[in-house]
Amino acid sequence: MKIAVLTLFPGMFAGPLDESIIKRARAKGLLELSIHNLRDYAHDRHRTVDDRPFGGGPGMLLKPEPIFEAVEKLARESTRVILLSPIGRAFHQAIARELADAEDLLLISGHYEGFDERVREKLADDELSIGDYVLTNGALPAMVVIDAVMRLVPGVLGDDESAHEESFSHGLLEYPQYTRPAEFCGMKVPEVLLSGNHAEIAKWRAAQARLRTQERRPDLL
Ligand code: 4FV
Repeated sequence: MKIAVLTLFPGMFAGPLDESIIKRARAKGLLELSIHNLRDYAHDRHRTVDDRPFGGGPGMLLKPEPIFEAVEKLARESTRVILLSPIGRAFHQAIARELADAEDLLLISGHYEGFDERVREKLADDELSIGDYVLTNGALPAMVVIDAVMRLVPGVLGDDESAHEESFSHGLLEYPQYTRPAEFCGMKVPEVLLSGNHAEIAKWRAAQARLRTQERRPDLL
């Protein structure tokens, strides 16, 4: 998987994508990640990437020219160009699975009050929001998408890290889980999990997943 990110804050990507599973995926060549500074595509003396909105209003907007030039350079026919912004479609596990089958992605992080509309009209194949709240810039949303997508790419998660039996993998929240000790501060692990009866355990887990989803996320049902 080839993922390129266009951002005003390349430095924010150092760290979260240099650890653990994503670090290993990059080392194994399962992820070719490149971070590009939008300012490198602004050629005036002040390397201007933003300007005031026509018609007035608060804040600044990302200008079209640097973004168009960057996409021209960084994207090819197969590249899926994705804007990160609060007005995008809600990012969720099924979209992560969809993107995990893609060849290469170009994630464009928003900043200021957002993008000149012509970026959205002409360049975006998709637009994603990671949640109904407003962040200072689109760097964290880009990292969230990269993390959620890459762990679904075959070979990224080791055997002991499974993407199969987890929340949203079957549209339900995950069932309660326990590990040793079987009793802690008087709190016992449910007997069925100690029974070794896998049919009973599977039945209990399915029932718990439904119950928990009903209680916490009836919208998923
Ligand atoms: C966001 C979100 C988000 C809005 C103003 C960056 C900020 C600034 N992106 N999901 N929620 N972006 O809040 O994706 O442009």
